[in-house]
Amino acid sequence: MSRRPLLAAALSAVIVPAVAQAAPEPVRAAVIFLAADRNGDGAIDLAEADAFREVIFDAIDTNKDGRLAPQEVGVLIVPGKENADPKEQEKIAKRREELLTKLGLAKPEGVPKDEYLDRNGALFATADADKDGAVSPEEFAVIVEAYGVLLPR
Ligand SMILES: [Ca+2]
Ligand SMILES: [Ca+2]
Repeated sequence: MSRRPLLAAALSAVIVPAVAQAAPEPVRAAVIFLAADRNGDGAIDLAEADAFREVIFDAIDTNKDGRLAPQEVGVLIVPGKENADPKEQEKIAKRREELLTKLGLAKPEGVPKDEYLDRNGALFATADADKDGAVSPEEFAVIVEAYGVLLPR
């Protein structure tokens, strides 16, 4: 399954040039940073991070039930393969399970939006390595993977 429609939905919400979708990781991180930095002051503050996480959540919650189900996240972080044989299928499923567990999104019943957004404070504190209350482009580049899953590719 292609992830492009999801990606387009997420990125159009924050107005990121289409070129970012296929860009290499550092470029992608930079473009996403620009989108998250709504007031354009060169840093992401907590309010901007909260707003950004909400946009990402809404884009990934494809059935709009207010929860991120493992299925919704799984296809995004490890795409399926057309014509995969059972062995490959199993590998894909295992990799999804590992990543979902790592990200705290493996709950079969899904993660509700408020719980997901609640995690932002801790994530932000981790990202803000120099503790100045804002995430710089350099700090953002380091945690881009944690932020996450949640950056649609
Ligand atoms: Ca800002
Ligand atoms: Ca959902």
